[in-house]
Amino acid sequence: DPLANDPLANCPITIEDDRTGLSVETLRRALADHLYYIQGKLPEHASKNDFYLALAFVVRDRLMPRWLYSKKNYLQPDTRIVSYLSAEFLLGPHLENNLINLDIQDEVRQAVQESNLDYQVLIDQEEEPGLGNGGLGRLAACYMDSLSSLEIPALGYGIRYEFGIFDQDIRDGWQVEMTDKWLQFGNPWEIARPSFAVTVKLGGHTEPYVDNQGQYKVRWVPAQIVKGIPYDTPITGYKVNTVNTLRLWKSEAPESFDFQVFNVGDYYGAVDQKIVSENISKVLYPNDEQVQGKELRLMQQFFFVSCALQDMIRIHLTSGRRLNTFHEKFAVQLNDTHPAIGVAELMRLLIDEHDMAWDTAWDVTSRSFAFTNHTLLPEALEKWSVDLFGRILPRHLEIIYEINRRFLDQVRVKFMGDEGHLERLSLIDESGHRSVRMANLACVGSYSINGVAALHTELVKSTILKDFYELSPEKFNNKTNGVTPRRWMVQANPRLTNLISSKIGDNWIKHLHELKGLEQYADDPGFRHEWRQIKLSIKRDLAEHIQRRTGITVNPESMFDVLVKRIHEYKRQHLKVLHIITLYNRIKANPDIDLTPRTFIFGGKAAPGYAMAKLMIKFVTSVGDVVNNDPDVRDRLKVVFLPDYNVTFGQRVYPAAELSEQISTAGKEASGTGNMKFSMNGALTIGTLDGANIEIREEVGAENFFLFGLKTPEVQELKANGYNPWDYYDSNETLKAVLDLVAHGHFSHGDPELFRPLLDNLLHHDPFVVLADYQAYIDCQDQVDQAYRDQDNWTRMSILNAARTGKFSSDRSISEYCEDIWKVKPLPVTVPIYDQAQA
Ligand code: CJB
Repeated sequence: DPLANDPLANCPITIEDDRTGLSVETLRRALADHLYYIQGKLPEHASKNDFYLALAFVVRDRLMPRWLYSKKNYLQPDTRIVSYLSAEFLLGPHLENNLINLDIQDEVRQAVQESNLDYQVLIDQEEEPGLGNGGLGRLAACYMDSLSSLEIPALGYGIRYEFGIFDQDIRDGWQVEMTDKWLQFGNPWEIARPSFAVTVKLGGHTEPYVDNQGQYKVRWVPAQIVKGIPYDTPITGYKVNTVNTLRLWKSEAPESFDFQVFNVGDYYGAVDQKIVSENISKVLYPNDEQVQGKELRLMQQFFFVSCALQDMIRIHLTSGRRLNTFHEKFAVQLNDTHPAIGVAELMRLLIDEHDMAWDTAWDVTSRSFAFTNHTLLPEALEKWSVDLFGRILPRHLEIIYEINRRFLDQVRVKFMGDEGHLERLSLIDESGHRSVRMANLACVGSYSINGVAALHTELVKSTILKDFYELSPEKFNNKTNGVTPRRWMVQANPRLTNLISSKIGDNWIKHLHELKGLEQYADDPGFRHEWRQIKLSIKRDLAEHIQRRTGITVNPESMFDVLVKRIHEYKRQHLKVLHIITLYNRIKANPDIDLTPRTFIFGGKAAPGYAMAKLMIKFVTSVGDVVNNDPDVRDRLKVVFLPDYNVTFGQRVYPAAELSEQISTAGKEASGTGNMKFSMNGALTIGTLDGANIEIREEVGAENFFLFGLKTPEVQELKANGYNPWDYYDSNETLKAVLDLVAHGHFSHGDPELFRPLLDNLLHHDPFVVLADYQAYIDCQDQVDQAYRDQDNWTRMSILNAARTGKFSSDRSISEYCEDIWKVKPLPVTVPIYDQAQA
């Protein structure tokens, strides 16, 4: 019994303790205590941040018993664990989320107030960990939340980037990037675990040798060794004892100085080595769905995956089991191809370091991994040149060649004489410069391959992974994305949450399908009125925020029409701008025209090297400058680009939105998850038949959704027949007027050059068929305009949207992953002090 040696066993904690107690008085005392003893500050000398940190530690104490007993569960020999490998986790602020999950928000609010502090100020003080670019990283965060809330033992593994996604500022209408120094004032939510540090090899060469059993083996002689230090963050579940762990790795030099180099006098050389090691976890690559093929990025991927797999092996062995059952202990999910090197690394660890035979190792490996694809964009497909790969990971290249040799032998049997199949399925792209195809490695090494929305999965099967689908159709399945209602409703929208709960109770927070109960109130005038009042009050708050942040005055009574997401040509922010200019032209032609006043709110970051995306931001802000200040417009249209879109910003904007813009080219947006957050919060969607929009429309009803645009096969057909965007320009007077106005420099102080790259691209290439969808979009927006005039019916549609979004809870997605892919069941955590209290 491990507790026999536990010094705490004879002085057990109780729920009345200062470190666990939940009464307002205990919380208040704990806050003062932490300020004094942890921050080392007297109240009169304490900064906002000191108070925030003190409060964060008060909350951390209160989740600690649950966290410790959840960890203890991992080590039980037959606990099956989900291991979620992701290069990104876009968590958002922790404090309020943890208050909600621990169900202590009211008590803490009161304790804070009794300490003469402002609750909201402390909440706003938290610097969010922006360890992701966009949808993919945020999905990982929602999934971690649902895993805990569903009481599934799970570990998230990733990188503790010292600098996360850059902070965005807008200067003179252009994006300016600033370093995200999220750690500078301390991070109370992480605990370093240096005792679980591992080492990771890089570079060098391999050499054959015969071990003392006479076995032929290969030894990897690295050029460099780095140390991975794990930092653990607790992931609480909603009103359950489960607190899972997100384990993020920081890279360090094995010793702070290389003494050998130091001793021969190369002091600077020794420090150099340390800098190289620390660089690995220094900064998140800010590209979304666009690979850069940089050596450091490959090192990052290998670094965290190797750390994670070594950690899992340690856990498995500690739980008293042998490595040939690794796949029974862990279900390892690859979040896109970023961690796909894990397939080769697990093989290496099993064979080279744990003496397993190839066939056994392959059996274990290929029963451990499952792979999620998140995009069809060709520029996001990860390929590493064989040269670069071999330089960093020489042993892995050999292993990949061997996996490939065996795999292609099977392919040959299946597709006899068909060279095309062999070429396309091979892990090595032999055309031109040879490269390693990470998606192929992920497919061969995984027992499950899934897409993230119904349409996307079908397109995965029929396009980018068609050959793998023909080879192993049984591996393929769909898991439509979801988002956590705890953060995206309860935390982001407390007013709507309270209204909903006052009608149908609060079970919906765990069982989102129960929102269906709201349907019966959709025709209730009193309920509609309350619904509308809440939306208005949230819009007022956002209007104030917009004023503070941008100096632009917007009318809270106008329609809030919102487009927030990464800036990408396929997401078509420029189509939205063309709509705004169209309305502007109508006003200029007829200043007394009757149109629904709108506030257009944009947000999103552009990859620093993506010139067209950055120009699109300038396009939005420049059109805004003209429209917002033209007296003829009479404030009926306002265009706002709110800087620095992140999780905190999302929590502010989704609840205030009335129209959600989901206007990607059909077939390009794998799923989208913002679309779900809007709908849950009662916004109506204008969208194409793309990604999860299709399923949202199915759920909320076609009559409560504004659909427009070409469908996926129509886009394909149009392009196959030689799409000529110029034809649309030529034959459409309004479109021509809009583009000509831009070309003449109306939005660029007369400069016809500024937006020329954007216009040239639209008129001569238009890869995302913006011009082909223009008229359909304008017509559909005119319907939106009309619909908004009937506020009663609009509110009805808004209620029905929220009521019918049950499917889009990440709890549903995660339950499906558990059932179909991971084969793992909930394991409630027993925490002695809480169980005693309940008994
Ligand atoms: N996605 O955010 C990213 N980054 C990538 O590199 C590839 C895909 C997004 O993933 C989300 C989660 O699955 C999807 O909802 C979204 O459509 C996709 O663009």
